[in-house]
Amino acid sequence: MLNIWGRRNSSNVQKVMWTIGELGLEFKRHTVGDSFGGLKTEEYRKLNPNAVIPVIDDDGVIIWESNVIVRYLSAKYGEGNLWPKDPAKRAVADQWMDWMQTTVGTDSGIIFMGLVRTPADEQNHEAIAAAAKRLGYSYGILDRHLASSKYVGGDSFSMGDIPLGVNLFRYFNIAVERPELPHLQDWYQRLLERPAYREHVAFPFGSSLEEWLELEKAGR
Ligand SMILES: N[C@@H](CCC(=O)N[C@@H](CS)C(=O)NCC(=O)O)C(=O)O
Repeated sequence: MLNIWGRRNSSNVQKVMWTIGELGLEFKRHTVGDSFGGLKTEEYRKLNPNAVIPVIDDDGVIIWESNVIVRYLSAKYGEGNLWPKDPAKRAVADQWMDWMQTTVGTDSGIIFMGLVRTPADEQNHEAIAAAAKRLGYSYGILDRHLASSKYVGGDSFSMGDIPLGVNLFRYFNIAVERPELPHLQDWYQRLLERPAYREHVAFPFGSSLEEWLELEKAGR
């Protein structure tokens, strides 16, 4: 049985849950992290010494780092669909997965942590606006790629869509200035047609710390 640790409103957990949903795998999810706690224990550190979520235990195979878990599950259970067989095609999916972590991850983190996870009277609007400007520029790069590619990794949906699809949901549902991104919008609409994306990613996360904690407490 595949076990996963992490609250359902964590973007890194959502990458894994969406993958599990796409693959139709049986799983057991343990709700830990943020207001649920459970990370700073000896027992949890044995699973993930970084004391962060997610981590999985797939019949004794323990893996942490969300993108690596997405790759592992795709390779093991999704060869030919989530995991492109052709190394060249797989590298394109892989490239955008790393790009999510290294290029858009930092700025989207500043925006999300700054607006949703910080009390209103402590928010640094200058830093948030600067990150939004950089993020708009970065997402412009993906927008141009998607002008000639239906999905991130090519003609069909693959693991390459997953980390960016999670990040994009937050970007499109948070109050920041965005440039026109028509191809990204079209891709987002295609993702919204996927039941696993709607179930594990595309649900409200709140627009303030109070709303975030309220939704988290309600398990939504
Ligand atoms: N690079 C790691 C980052 C993991 C991470 O920072 N997870 C956050 C949640 S998205 C976390 O554990 N935060 C502490 C908490 O939820 O209590 C990954 O991609 O898995």
